[in-house]
Amino acid sequence: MSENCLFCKITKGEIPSYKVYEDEEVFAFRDINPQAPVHVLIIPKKHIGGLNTTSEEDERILGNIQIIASKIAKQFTEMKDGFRLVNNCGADGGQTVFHIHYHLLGGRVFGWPPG
Ligand code: IU
Repeated sequence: MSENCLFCKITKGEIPSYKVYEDEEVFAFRDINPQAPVHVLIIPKKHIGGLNTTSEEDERILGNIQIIASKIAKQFTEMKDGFRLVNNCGADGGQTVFHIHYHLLGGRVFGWPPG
């Protein structure tokens, strides 16, 4: 838990969210400003600032998030034909909240390359 971290507070229920998944280590909730018909943020409960500040001890939990993303996607018919899983890292990557999170987006066709 990092004192003033918004996402740490969300995992603890101190700030309300629309939860879609929770286990001992991972929490997922609807993004407040959705960029697709389904937009879920998947985060570890452990405070990790970003993908550029991870260590080897985070290997299992970060790998597990991909499996959880796949399970969550199966809950939404909007994602039956596919989805996108995104991590924005650092200022150039477009990261604005510095508790690592993965965007699970679905329900529309996405373009490439990203903007
Ligand atoms: P980013 O990858 O760091 O840019 O994504 C941060 C996301 O967190 C962004 O999509 C916001 O809409 C989202 N978010 C949220 O869901 N709830 C909040 O209270 C805040 C940001 I602040």
